Amino acid sequence: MSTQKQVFIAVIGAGGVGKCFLGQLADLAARRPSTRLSLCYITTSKKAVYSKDYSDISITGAIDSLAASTQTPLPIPALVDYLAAAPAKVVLVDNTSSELVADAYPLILSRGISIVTPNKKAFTSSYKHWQDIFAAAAASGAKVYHEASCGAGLPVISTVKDLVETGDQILRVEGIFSGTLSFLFNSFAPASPTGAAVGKWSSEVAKAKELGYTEPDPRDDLNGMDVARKLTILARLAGLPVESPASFPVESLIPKELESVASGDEYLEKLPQYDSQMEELKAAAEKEGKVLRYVGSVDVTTQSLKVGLQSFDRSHPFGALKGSDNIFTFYTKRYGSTPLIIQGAGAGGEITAMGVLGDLIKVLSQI
Ligand code: NHO
Repeated sequence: MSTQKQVFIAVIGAGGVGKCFLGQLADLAARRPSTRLSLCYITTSKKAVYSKDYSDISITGAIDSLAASTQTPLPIPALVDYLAAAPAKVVLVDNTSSELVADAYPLILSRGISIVTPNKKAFTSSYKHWQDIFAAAAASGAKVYHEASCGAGLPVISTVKDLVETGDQILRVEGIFSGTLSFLFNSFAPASPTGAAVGKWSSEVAKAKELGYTEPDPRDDLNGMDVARKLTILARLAGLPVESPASFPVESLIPKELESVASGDEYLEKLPQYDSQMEELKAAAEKEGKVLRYVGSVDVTTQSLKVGLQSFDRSHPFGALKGSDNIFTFYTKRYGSTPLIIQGAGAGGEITAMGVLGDLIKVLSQI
């Protein structure tokens, strides 16, 4: 008699991360005969694939099936009813950055459906929503994991949880949490000559966009909110009831005059007029033998959080960072004066999807 366990997987979002996730899921399904991973629902914002009898959707053919589909996504309440009625446990994979989906996490979890996601939205809206999510999961036994919401595949969230759950006390966390801003400052203000010509700030921003490092509108990276969201998550896990990413100082790198221009293209076109602002800051740091970096930090003892520019010695781990790497530094009671440091690539489809798949594997062993 077969002892194969069946788990239904519902995937919302099939963009950059979602496509990589499906590739890795197909590979996992082939390597894990003890669990039948049945993809029963997949959707983008426009199209969906599912059937009333929960028949398996081919994981490797899912993107083609979506393209050919005439089905539209189920509204969230109908989706929750559909998944809650599945004849085995269900894990929902939210590969969107949708607030609509994030707002429904307490409902989804309360119906016994587990969630794994790189979406930061649910964990960075009000503190009450954060509490509702974990209360709903605790009540129903459903699991919720979001490793890739900070540092893509780097083991950041799991490390913070381990520190806290084993009774250590996190005193301070600081680091460079944005792959995009890491890349920008490592190119604009390199710690040592890289061989590449260093351009003006505006041309480095344009280059980062060309290379696909920024959001379609680079202002979404340069306003600091992505870093503020990650800092909010880390601070909450460390025990601070942070109300929202808007409740502490965040230094935007967008010149005031360009905050409200209509498009990202117009912003890039006008940015050269403001290059002197960033050049002056860079020169002031250089005068002290330092380099500029965009840093997030939380002091748990004084309950203070901030996000913005700071200058560092070239030999400092933040100064010497390369490429689009992230670095997370944890000062804790146990680690004393030598912090625990996690460093490595912190953005990109495959490594973000890896964080999501790692979470799914954890859930599979718990449900
Ligand atoms: P895309 O490519 O825009 O895809 C989104 C998909 O969701 C599309 O298929 C869209 O149709 C679907 N969708 C949107 N709303 C929907 C709805 N209401 N219902 C159904 N479907 C809907 O986005 P990505 O790049 O694939 O990102 C997906 C999620 O992963 C986002 O929450 C994003 O924040 C998160 N994420 C991405 C990355 C990355 O590298 N791409 C990272 C972390 C998390 O580690 C990365 C990171 O932090 C990058 C950061 N910018 C940095 O450090 O610089």
